[in-house]
Amino acid sequence: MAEPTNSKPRVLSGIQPSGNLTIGNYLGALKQWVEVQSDYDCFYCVVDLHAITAEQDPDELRRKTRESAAIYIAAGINPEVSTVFVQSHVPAHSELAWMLTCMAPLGWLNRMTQFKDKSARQAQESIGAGLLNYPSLMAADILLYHAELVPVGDDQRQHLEFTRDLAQRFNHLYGETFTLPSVMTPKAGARVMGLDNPTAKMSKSEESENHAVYLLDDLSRARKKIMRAVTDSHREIRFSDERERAGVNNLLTIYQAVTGESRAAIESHFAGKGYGDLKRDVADCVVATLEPLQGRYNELMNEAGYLDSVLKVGREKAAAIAEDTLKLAQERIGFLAPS
Ligand code: ATP
Ligand code: LTN
Repeated sequence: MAEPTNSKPRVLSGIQPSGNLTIGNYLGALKQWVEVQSDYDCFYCVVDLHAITAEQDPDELRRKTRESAAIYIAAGINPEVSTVFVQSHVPAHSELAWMLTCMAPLGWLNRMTQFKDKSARQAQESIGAGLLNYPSLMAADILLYHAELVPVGDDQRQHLEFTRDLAQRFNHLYGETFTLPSVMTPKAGARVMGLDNPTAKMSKSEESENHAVYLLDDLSRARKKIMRAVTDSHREIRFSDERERAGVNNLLTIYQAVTGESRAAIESHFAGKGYGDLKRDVADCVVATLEPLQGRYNELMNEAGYLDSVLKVGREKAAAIAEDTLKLAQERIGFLAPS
């Protein structure tokens, strides 16, 4: 039996170690993870099984997996309070994912925006089946821990709906097994846009130089990228849904997400100022967030054995819970228990 870690409701979330983590990952996901950790029993995983839905260099993947876990902690996740682990260290994720894949209707999978976007960028013939089945694996991650809340960015809302639908389908076919999770997105920063192209989501796998600020960017480089962000030819600094004004809106949103100030207070702060002032203030507040994060990151990467011991404890805690849920699902579906 799994040890009851604590009686608080559970949270689970993850980020793919598919590149360098961006301020989009921080504002959309990590910042919320930190905020909920004292009220929930939190499980935060580095989703390496998801990362291989795109081609990864093996050494680089191993490096990014450790780096991501270290960033979680540097961003404020306390491994004494929350469970930090690597998805592939807990085989139950792959095992439940297969069972869920078998009951996931192709129609649902084909409708997923992330699949449509990512597959549109590749030749049809070469698209890996993992990209299509990605949401079933994500559902397994969440359902294994009976997570009630899943803090993510806006782009993951559809996958959460899918997870709920699939859980309901399983429960209906085989009896109450899984908890239906709710999505949690931040008020500001749920969809940070590219600095060089503010009509596209900031993404860690986009390669252009001034697209994203990475959490481990040299601070002067981070500042430069923000100073070079695409704006427009208007002058007024205010929040706006107009496509034309997406760049300024994005900078204001980053400012709002980092400082926590209200939109009205932010607009009055910038009243009468120019885009240069806006960029400088955004750069200042982003750099003030990155600096201590990078300090903690360097410290813990230099502490021999620390990260690996966190991931070992995390794996044990996660596996105990995941294996129990997997066993229940296997029994419900009719697998013969090994004697
Ligand atoms: P990739 O480009 O490799 O597909 P990504 O940068 O979109 O990755 P994910 O690993 O898919 O990042 O996402 C991890 C978490 O970060 C998710 O909760 C996702 O919603 C959130 N996130 C990613 N990009 C942004 C963004 N631009 N704004 C807000 N949240 C984001
Ligand atoms: N699909 C997510 C990453 C992810 C995840 C999860 C998020 C994998 N498993 C479980 C929350 C819960 C993404 O951001 N692309």
